[in-house]
Amino acid sequence: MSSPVSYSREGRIAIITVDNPPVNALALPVRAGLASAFAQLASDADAAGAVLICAGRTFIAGADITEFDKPIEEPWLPKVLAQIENSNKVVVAAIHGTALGGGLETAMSCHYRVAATTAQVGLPEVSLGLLPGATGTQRLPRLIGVQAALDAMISGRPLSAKVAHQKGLVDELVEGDLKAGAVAFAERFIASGQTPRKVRDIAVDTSSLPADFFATYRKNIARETRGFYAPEQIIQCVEAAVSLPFDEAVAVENRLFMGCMTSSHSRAQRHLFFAEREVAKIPDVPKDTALRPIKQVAVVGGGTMGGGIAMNFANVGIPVLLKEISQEALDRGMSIIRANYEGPVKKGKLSQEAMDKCMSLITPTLDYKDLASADLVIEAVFETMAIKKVVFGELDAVCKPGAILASNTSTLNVDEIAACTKRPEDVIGLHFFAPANVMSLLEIVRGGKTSHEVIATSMAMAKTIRKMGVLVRVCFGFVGNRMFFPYVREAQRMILEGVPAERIDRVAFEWGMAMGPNGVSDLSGLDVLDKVNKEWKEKPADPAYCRMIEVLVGMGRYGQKTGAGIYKYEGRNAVPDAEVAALAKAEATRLNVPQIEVSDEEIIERLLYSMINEGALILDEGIATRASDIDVVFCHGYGMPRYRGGPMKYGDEVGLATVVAAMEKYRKRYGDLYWTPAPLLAKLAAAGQKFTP
Ligand code: 3H9
Repeated sequence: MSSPVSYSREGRIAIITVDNPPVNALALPVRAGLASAFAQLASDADAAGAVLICAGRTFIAGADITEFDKPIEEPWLPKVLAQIENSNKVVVAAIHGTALGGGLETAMSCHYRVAATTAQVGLPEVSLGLLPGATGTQRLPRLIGVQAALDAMISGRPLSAKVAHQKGLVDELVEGDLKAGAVAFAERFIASGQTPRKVRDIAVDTSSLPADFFATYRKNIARETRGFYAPEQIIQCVEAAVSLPFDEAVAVENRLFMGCMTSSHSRAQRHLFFAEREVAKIPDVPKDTALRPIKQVAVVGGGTMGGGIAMNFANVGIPVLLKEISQEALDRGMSIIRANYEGPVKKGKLSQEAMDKCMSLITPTLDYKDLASADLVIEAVFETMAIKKVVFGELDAVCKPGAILASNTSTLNVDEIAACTKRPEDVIGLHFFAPANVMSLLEIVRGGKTSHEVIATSMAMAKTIRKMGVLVRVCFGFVGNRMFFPYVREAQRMILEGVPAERIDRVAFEWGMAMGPNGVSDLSGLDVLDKVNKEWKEKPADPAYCRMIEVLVGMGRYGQKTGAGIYKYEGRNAVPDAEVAALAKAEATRLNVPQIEVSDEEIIERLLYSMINEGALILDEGIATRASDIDVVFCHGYGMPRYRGGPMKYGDEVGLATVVAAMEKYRKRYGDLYWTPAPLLAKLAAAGQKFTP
């Protein structure tokens, strides 16, 4: 098999080219190829220097992530990079596309770096639960300083070539032919008679670091990195860079990298990396399915949801019509949108000019006829089937042939909505998550008759508006809400059993959820949850089911919006309410629900395993395409931490047999209704298998 790394010469400059599509990842053959190419450079008497360049769309985009689940195979990257750096002939990296992770580490082991002006460089390992483990934590602080290096590695955000040049990470920007620019750089260097500079020999500049620099840094990032393992490991590597000689600090980096690589966090985050790419692949919809152009969008309903949806399109330059039934509602809708834009403008995150441009793209209207030119119409009215049917009847009458008619329903039957039009093949569910202009998830609900074109266009549209589109099929609550219901159900049941609501939330928060189930219920609105329960035809025949929601709604306690729900609110601060605990006790007595001791472990098991079991049913029924799609839904739409990888991945990590054993324990206590393992879960557990192999 030919090597993905080739060696040639232009005059006295060796050209070492990596060609390993799609992103030139540093898989074993690339590492071996680099080792042998640099050995050839050393022995090539006619070569005075070298350019390391890549074929295809990008410079090396990092280590091959698929290899981290397998035993390490030599030559391991740090060894290859030491070989490159130790070359006594000058080596120049020529960067285009994205030099990421091990790719940038490779470039930093070269003596100099030139880059195309469009290139980007970065160390995004943290997003995979890793640290830059091929000397990146040691070289970056030497090149751009401790603070800037930490910022780059903790955020994982890439730098543009221009910024990298300003910071000294890139030595020269090349406007035209990159290879020619790199060769010219190498020639000039050789002509200067200097000795190649090794990054390892540059001293880390600590002159401007205050004594408490690392302690302050830790404090400053504590909130955004809560629960994640890798950020602290990265800081420790940089502390080593500051205090130890290069080789000793590299040994620290190597040890901490191994700790990250074998952590459940990194497994979960790597799982999501691939899940987020897999989710775009729809088995029965061919890749080359024709897409319909989306140049004009309309949103019906200018409430908080409709307004948020409209903003997504305006943000990417697509004009949107916002339809309401009265001038008053329309004015209110437009003013909410304006306020949503003004927030970031005040904070300096958005320019006034950009805001004005977005606002100018949103046109209010009261007339359905104006929607005739829209390519995509998204209905975002009240969550009641009768109202939705009226709206779709109107849309069917006015919209042009080929327009996509979408509903933002969060639970209702898309097929039933489609059936009231003469074009069910053009109807689809587009379930945005609140706040719609912020949350990255978009559940795309295909009806029984939705055409491939409409599905493919909706998936592409999600990408255009920078959402994570997940295709699901019709069932009550689709994937996200259907799995969220058992989670709320268990939280509710525990409140009846005498577990304080705040304790349930604290345990869920410490497990990693952005917010516990009771806080979320109050935020979403108990009235909304109650209404959903009432509309649910197959609601469990259990008088205790979400009973406290019913009781509280009956008292006008709808949650945050009324200042009281499961909690009392002081501003937005949730305060535990003894009245709710007393009410729960009284209800429990009435319903014969015993008061029990529940451990923290049981809280997690009941919240998570009930969800995982529902996920298995969803897979059995073909509602979701794959388990990893479900994980994407929960990490993008429900505040599940990426280091858990989603509910199904969590089940895989715990072990499905363990999940089933716990379910059997609860089945004995509560009966079959909620705790009978789904056939798929039982089958996988018995076979010692996982949802995602
Ligand atoms: C690292 O480097 C550790 C070191 O510090 C230490 C080592 C000792 N490996 O995203 P796309 C696949 S950790 C394997 O759709 P784009 C991807 O799955 C690594 N596969 O393209 C997809 O496959 P498929 C640090 C990879 O143009 C295909 O390539 N580096 C890798 O939208 C196309 O990917 C990173 O974290 C990989 N490293 O974006 C960078 N990368 O077609 C990770 C991609 O079968 N990569 N694939 O679905 C990226 O951020 C983006 O892929 C990139 C291109 C921006 C490069």
